[in-house]
Amino acid sequence: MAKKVYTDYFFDEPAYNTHDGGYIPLVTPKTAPQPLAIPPLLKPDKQTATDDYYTVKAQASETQFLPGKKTKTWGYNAGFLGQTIVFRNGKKTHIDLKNALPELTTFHWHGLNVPGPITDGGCHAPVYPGETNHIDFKVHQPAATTWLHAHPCPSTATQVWKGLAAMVIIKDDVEDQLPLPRNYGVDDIPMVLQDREFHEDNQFDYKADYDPDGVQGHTALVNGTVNPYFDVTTQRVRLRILNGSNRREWRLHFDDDLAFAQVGSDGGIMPEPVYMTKVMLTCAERDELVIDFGKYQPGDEVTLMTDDTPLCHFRIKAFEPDDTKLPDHLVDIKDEAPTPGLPVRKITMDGMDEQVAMDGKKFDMQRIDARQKVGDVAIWEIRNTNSTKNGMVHPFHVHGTQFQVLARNDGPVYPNEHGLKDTVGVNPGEIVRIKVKFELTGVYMYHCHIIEHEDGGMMAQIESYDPDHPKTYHLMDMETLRNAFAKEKGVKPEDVWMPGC
Ligand SMILES: [Cu+2]
Repeated sequence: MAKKVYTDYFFDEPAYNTHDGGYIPLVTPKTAPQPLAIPPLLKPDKQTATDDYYTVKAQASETQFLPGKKTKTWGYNAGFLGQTIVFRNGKKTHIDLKNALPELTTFHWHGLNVPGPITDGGCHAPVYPGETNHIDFKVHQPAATTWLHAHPCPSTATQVWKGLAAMVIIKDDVEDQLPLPRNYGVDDIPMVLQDREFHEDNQFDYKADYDPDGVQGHTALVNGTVNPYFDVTTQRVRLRILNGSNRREWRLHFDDDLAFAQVGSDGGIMPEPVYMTKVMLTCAERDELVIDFGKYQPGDEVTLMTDDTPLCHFRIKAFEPDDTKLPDHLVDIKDEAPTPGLPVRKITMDGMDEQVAMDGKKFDMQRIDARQKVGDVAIWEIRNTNSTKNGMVHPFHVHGTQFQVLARNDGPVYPNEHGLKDTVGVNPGEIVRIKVKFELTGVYMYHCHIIEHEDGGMMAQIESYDPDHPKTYHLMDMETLRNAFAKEKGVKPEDVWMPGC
């Protein structure tokens, strides 16, 4: 039977960011195509059969994006973005988190089921300049494409803009057995999608570009490369796509409408491949796509587009024929019944601009907004209270867990939402129902992943608790962070620019 091929972006068209008054369109680059940068794999300091040891260093550097002056950037073991980190399910992982930046930062493991709030690396876990913190955790989740980014509220957006984001790939025995490309850099390709504005002397100027609904730029970057091309040397290529933008949605398609298969979402491989010609990623979402270039000849070029802007040119080289077909079924996802007797947790994402809020309140890092017993399976109903006429899609993200999307407005979820997710785009006026279980105790943030919205307060936190082993947490406070930033910048605390605060 012919497979169904979806040809739309699923989300509500009137809510696309292109309809915002403040939308900044991407511009087709005028510079010559350059090879797509493939971040190197971060080498472990030490590796045994059971344990991996890494050092992740946040550092300042300069990066050549455009002809002329280099751009001042930040990165993880790299000038901009980071080296790709690979974890393996079941292994004990030990990481030194080194801060070589002139200001405090945090190391947030987006999509990893690790204890909150310190190992998780949100606002409660600052690493001060010149200092090194150490974390240990056991990886216990399926193979997935996750990521690391800075999360020092309310300066997450500006630090990510400078470059503090890196891809984190989890591997496991199940994914190892699937007929998927996995030769990193050859047919298994990370693609971090971002946009940036270049000012005088090719520099970033976050403050000049500031928009409380999310900062954007005219230039698309893929792994930090402007106008990239990729040489296709195998018939099938797997793209691990991360929306690493502060605000931009990516609506991907090939210029000739080539169909492809989505095989993975945020939390790992999906139960079944979904065939499509178009896919949209809201902020922080990841999609793993398998592209079959079998119909092309050496010398052909097919271009990955976002809306009407070219994003990456795939240049077809000679390759061996590969008739591997994806199975109709990829992995089993445990479908646990909700814990009986639990009320549905209702959450609202409210407002736009400076008015953004979660459940009508601004984020307070000292306030725990909700509690859920560790191991309980709870239904959460997330409502975007924006108007359907001029509201935005808010990507809802929960730390420390992978959830299942159950329903959109009581109707079916999108065809590519049957896998595990940690971020789900909620349309204006819509209610999205998800099923959430925390396997570890901790305090975890949940928020909109338009990063300026989270910095602006569309964020709250939940404690996953064990009634038999109650814990108290030392939670960070704004004054400590503000004073630290003031000292680092050599200004008075009241003069620290903290957008959204
Ligand atoms: Cu938002």
